[in-house]
Amino acid sequence: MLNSGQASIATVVAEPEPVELDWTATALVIIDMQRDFMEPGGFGETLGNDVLRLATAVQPIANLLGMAREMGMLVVHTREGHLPDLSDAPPAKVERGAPSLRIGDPGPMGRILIRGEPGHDIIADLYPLDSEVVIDKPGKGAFYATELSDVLQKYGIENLLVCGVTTEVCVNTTVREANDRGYRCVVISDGCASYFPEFHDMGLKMIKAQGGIFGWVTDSAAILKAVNAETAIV
Ligand code: TIU
Repeated sequence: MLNSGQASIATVVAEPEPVELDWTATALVIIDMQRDFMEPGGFGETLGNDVLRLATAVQPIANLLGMAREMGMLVVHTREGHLPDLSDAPPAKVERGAPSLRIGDPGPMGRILIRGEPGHDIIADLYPLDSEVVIDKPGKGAFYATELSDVLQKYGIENLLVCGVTTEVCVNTTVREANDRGYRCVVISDGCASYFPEFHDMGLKMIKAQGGIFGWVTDSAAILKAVNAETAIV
């Protein structure tokens, strides 16, 4: 179990280079693992996507979530969605493209991308505990118009283990926002997924290029290995 008064430092094998993390200053951030993106009948499918492509991310995230809960690491879940009156949904977002159903329209999992509807909820396999932080966000990035900065500051967080969906949209936007705010972002390659495999690959490459211009990329096994190695020493 982590003790917030005492650093717990480990080196994680990552690209473009290993990264040293103090687990007591690290949070697991799980982006938008919602039914609206993961299951048929939700927002992702209305945009014309094959939502089953995202399933690969679930088990790696579940493994990290189990680890974080065991260690007492801060866990932050995010959800993209809008208020029922759409007052936080810009027309530029709602009116865009030609989806089969628009944001706010009734669908098989309730109104598309609306807070409180079944489709907006996090999938059962990764369901938050009452003790975990859930950030509701109207945009793609988890910092825009949310309390995330305040929460991370309150817990003394400096490093983020970032996973979720989709790699090139909400994961990348959040990592870029976090990087500008001074956080070390370590993105979990197998804990992210995209409707477009090539965008997943490029989304990760963009993060780790140029000496880690936005952060580091590793996989869930490397995180678990670093945690276990460190626990063994202690
Ligand atoms: N469409 C798509 O790839 N993603 C989103 O709209 N939101 C998130 O990535 N969560």
